[in-house]
Amino acid sequence: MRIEVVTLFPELIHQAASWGVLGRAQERQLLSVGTEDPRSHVHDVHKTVDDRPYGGGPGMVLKPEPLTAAIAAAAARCPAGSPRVYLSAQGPRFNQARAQALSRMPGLVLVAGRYEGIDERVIQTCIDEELSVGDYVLSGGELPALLVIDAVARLLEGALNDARSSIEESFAGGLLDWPHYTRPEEFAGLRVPEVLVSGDHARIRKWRLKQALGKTWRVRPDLLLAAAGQAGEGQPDAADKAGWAGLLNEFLQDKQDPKGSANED
Ligand code: 4FN
Repeated sequence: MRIEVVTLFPELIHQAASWGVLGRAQERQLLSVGTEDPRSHVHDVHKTVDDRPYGGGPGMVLKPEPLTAAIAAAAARCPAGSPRVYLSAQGPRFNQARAQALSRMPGLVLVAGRYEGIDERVIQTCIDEELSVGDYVLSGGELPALLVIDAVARLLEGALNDARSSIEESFAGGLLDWPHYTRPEEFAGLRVPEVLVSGDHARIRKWRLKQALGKTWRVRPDLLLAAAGQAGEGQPDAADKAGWAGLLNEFLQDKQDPKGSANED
């Protein structure tokens, strides 16, 4: 997959994308991350990419001409049908479902803003969709772009060494992850839950689902409600969900009853 990022800080993108799963995906030629700097599309001596906002007020706005030229150059290196995405606080929230949809695209053009943002007419004429990574003030769209690249690249066939990651498996069901443990069996006075060393795979599976359900219920009830209402590929079916209510009850009982927490199956 070809991903092009339009950014005033191309080194930031290349650096961050050179490590770990992203770096390996590029070595394996499953992914290619390129950049286009709007500054290389201005020809005045000062290389001006920003200007004052119409209507007044503080801050600067990215000028439309160099930005549209950069988006066109980036799009020209991507296969036809690659969406042009503007990372923006005004977009719908990026999530795993969007990551999955984007990972099936032939390529992606990601546009990262700076200053107060970009000229609205660039969004109207050159952008197919806006996406936000969350509700906080940022100084640029580069970290959001990297976040999208990371989430999308892991979904590319062959990008992960293990065929499937437990995280994506668990999250495909709309749930948070269960707790993980590795050696030693006792650390800081805390023992690994007995069920995980029992070798009983059915019990382990049940325990993990119960923990994932309980954690999701406690900290992200919105995810649980969404999962309950959704159906489709990778989503839990009605029979799964019927079992969820019972497991969730068990989880809450385990936590209520201090003796019950010893009964971790
Ligand atoms: N941010 C808000 C409202 C209005 C503006 C901002 C903001 C970086 C270029 C955009 C922010 C958040 C999530 C890109 C924030 C994102 C950005 C994102 C982003 C500089 C203009 C700006 C949400 C707090 C109400 C600055 C909130 N996902 N403007 O941060 O690019 O992708």
